[in-house]
This record gives sequence, C-alpha cells and structure tokens, in this order.
Amino acid sequence: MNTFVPRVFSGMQPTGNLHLGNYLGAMVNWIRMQETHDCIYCIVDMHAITVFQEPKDLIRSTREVTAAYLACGLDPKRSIIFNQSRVAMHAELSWVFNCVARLGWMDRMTQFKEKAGKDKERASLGLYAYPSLMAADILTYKATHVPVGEDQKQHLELARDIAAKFNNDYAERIAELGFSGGFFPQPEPMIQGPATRVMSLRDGTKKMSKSDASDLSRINLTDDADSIANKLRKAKTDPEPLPSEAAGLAGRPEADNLIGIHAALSGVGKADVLAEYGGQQFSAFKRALTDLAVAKLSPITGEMQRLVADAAYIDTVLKEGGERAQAIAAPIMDDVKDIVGFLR
Ligand code: AQP
Repeated sequence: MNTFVPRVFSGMQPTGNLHLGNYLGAMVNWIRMQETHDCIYCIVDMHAITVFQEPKDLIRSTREVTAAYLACGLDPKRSIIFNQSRVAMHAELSWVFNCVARLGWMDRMTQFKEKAGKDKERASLGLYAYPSLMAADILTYKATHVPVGEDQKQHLELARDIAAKFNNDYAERIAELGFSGGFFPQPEPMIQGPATRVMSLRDGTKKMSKSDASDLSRINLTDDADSIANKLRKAKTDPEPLPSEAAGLAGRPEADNLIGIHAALSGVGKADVLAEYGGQQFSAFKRALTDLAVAKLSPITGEMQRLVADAAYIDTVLKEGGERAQAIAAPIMDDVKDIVGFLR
C-alpha cells in the first residue's frame, strides 16, 4: 500500500478582491493547517483567465491576492506561496487529465452551468475544463488535503475520480515502474467551520462571490470600517427577531448567514451566538457584528495596504515560492511522463 506524505494544497483566483467568504470558507483553515502540515498555497491565475481578464488587472489582482494571503497570516517561509502559471507542470498534467476525465463527468459540474449561464456555447473551453486543471493543481504535488469552501466539494470529488481512473488505467505500468498502491493519492476535501458557504448580503440564497455585480453583496478584505458598517446595515434580513436555537434558523437564509458569519469570526458555534442574541432585533445584532468584523478585518486591511505598496517584495515571494513548488512538481511530472509513455 502506498503511503503518501501528508501535504496541503489550495488556491484562490485573482479575479478581484478577496471577500469574507474566501476568508471564512478557506483562509482561516489554511492558516490553521500551516501549524501541522507542509502547505502549498497558490494564486490560480490560469483559472482566472477561463473568463477574460484585462492583463493589467490580472497582474494587479495577482499581487493584491498575494498581499491578502500574507496579511491574513500565511507565512512564506513556512508555506509555499506562488502564482500557478509559473509552474508549467500544472498545464502539463492537466492535459494528461483531460485525456483521463470523461465528458460525462464534466457535464455534471454545477459551477460550469452556473458560470456559463444560458449561453454555454459562448463559454471558453478552459471554463469547461476548469475542474481537470484543478485536479492537476492538487495532484502535481500529490497533495493529500485540500481546504476549500463548500462550493468546491464537487470539483474535489472529480479530482478523486480522476486520480482513481489514472491509477486504474495505468495500473500495470505503475506497478512495473515500482510504485506500489497507486501513483496518485485520493485528496481529502477539508470543508470545516460554521461558515463553509457564506452567502450574499443581498440574497441569502446566493453565494457571496467576487463576481457579483453588487459590491453591497460582499465584504471585501479591502473594505474600511465605514463600508463594512454600511454593508451590514443594508444586509437583507427578515422581520422576525433572532431565534434562540439553531432550529429556528430553518427557512431564514439571511439570518442563518449572519449568525454563521458571527460564529466564524468569533471562533464559536452558531448555538453560542444564538444563546447570546436570541430574541433580539437584527438592528442590535448587526451593530455587534459590525464591531466584530471591523476588529477582525481592519488589521488585515491595513497590512494588505502596506504590502501592496511593495510590489518588489510580493514578486520575490512569488518567484521563490514558484521555485520551491517546481522542485516538488518536476520529479512527479517526470514520473507521470514515464507512466504514460512519453519519451523524455
Ligand atoms: N461564499 C463563499 N463561502 C465560503 N467559501 C467560499 N469560497 C469562495 N466563495 C465562498 C472559497 O474560497 C476559495 C477560493 O475561491 P476562488 O477564488 O477560487 O473562486 P470562487 O469559488 O469562484 O470564488 P468567488 O468569489 O465566487 O469568485 P468568482 O466570483 O470569480 O467566481 C475556495 O476554496 C472557495 O471554496
């Protein structure tokens, strides 16, 4: 049986500012996992261009997202931080995976359906193949743990299917070359905490997202205290007071969302928040949530501003991270080429 070295991989797209959903759904777990694992955190610029990005905006966002990673507490000495396009093995392995994955698997991906909308004929081929590149991102490092928000669960399942099919299709060759127990691990999704799916502040049934047209729908990590207060004051709610128990949140998506955000920011469960605020009106709760969000996010915002002004430092972090990532990915990709039968 092959035993794989525990290794964490995850990434975010430089398609705009990071928001509270990215932070609570993924980043807080990334920071925690640095304590226990070797971690690789990527800025996935190749995923970003599946929807056209102005080149100068992409450069700026890549540096901003890197600054956000560092400001949130990712340590470039401990973890590997780099932008995806620097390491060619992501693209190389994704081509192999495009030939392993089946069209029928891709057709089931709900994120493609949501992002392509009604006019799927006009979506890029890259957007359709996105989950195959994501599988390559993870498996080019043989990563075993992938901390993500709930929306990425289906893509992770596909990555596991691709790993299993590769191991199976090439089983004879893998054994012949001396890899026992399969070549790729089955990467585990780590979807943890009370805010694994943070919803839009304007519509509790829609995910908080960078690409939502309304800036009022999300709290960005770049927002100042006044913007945070304004967005939370305007956040959609319902006319009832807050319930005292979690069961009372059923059918109240906006209340559920705000309680989940409070719980995640204060590091407790939803039941603890309801024990404190149950029976109160939203107005009082929103004021308390604003104070909490500002206290948690303003040090990050300040540090991001400082880092963004130092592009040379950011570029050095990405370059050095890219070199360290490449040193792990290159021998794994060489093995993949030997397994598949590519002369090198
Ligand atoms: N609303 C969310 N709640 C919890 N987790 C979330 N994540 C994203 N939105 C939420 C998690 O953040 C990580 C990075 O996501 P991404 O930048 O790669 O892309 P995304 O999931 O497509 O995020 P957005 O904001 O919705 O971007 P756009 O609008 O560009 O598509 C992932 O772990 C994700 O689960």
